Amino acid sequence: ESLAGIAIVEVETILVDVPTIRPHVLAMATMNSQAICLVRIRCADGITGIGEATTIGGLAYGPESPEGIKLAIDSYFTPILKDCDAARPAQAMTRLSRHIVGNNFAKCAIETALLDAQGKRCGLPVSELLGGRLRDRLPVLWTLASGRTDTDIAEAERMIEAGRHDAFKLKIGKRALADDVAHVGAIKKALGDRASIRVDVNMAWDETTAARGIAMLADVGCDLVEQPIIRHNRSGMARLRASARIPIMADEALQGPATAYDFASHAAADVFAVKVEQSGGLRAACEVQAIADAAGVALYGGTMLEAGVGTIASAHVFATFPALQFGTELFGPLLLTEEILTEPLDYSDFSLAVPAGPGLGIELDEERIAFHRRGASRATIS
Ligand code: MUC
Ligand code: MG
Repeated sequence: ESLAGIAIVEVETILVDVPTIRPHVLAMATMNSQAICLVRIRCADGITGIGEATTIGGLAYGPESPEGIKLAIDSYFTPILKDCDAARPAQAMTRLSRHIVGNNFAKCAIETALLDAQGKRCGLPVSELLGGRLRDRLPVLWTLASGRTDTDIAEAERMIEAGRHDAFKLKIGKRALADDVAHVGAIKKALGDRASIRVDVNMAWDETTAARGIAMLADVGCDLVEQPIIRHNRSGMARLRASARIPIMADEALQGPATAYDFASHAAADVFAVKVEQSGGLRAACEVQAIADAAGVALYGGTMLEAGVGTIASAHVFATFPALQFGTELFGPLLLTEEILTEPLDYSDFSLAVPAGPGLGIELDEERIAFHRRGASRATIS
């Protein structure tokens, strides 16, 4: 029986808002809830695939927002998908890329749903469709971003005690440099060798501040600095990396294989944070990994603080990576008050289990989706 000629009969997009367990303070936004664009692709063989796109702080992090992603899919992706073969996800993605520039997050949500459906159709997990998994569990760090040093230390102690996380990322760049370094130093001092401490500046520094800041952070025992300066300053990143005593990681700068190649060929980062959404999809993220490995750049599995669907899509991708030197940050579902999945994800032993079932291997909880689903909007202008 040939695996082709299966029509896509419906593409549904819905917006869901799930509160965070505490305010999440980043340089560019403070999050009290996460807005999620869920996608359901219904196929003529009765199979439905699910996908997800999220952003951080609406449009505060990058050029796409959950509302914009929904609009782009409804208006521009769906008409193209109506003529695509559900059983040929790569062909559908190639066709979308021919007609749609950018919109990496929306493309990722669609590819996730297509691969979930294809996996269910073939009885294989998405990681196997991507070439095969090399691991069943992924190390997961936690981000301390309450905005208070003592609260962060108490939170880290609880996480270590519970066996949930032993590596922490601190969000800095919002306060004066000396205050940020004091905050990082105090947390490292309290946790000592029991934890790895890294920071994410989210582009908040200029290059001179970054040069000073990175040296000060190395002195207080910080293990890594993520995206210290603006995304497009590749030569600045290369200069910082060349003089730093600790690894420098690129995040916002990486917008898929072409930027990954550019950064790798200019030695502009020691480590790549691979994000499936920023990369433009699951296969594109695997291409970023291949470029990093070929160039000798270390890898880290990044997150856009996706809920369960996007997090598990990322987990299937990262499970195929031969090396994952800095682990992952796939803790998105743990930052939300609920997972909106029928079965809880397995976070234990400082790691997340990659589901073993067909497709993504997870199911949405329809009742919780209905509860958190955004209503129709109406703006009165007077
Ligand atoms: C980012 O820039 O890495 C990942 C973890 C977190 O707390 O925020 C994100 C985004
Ligand atoms: Mg980052």
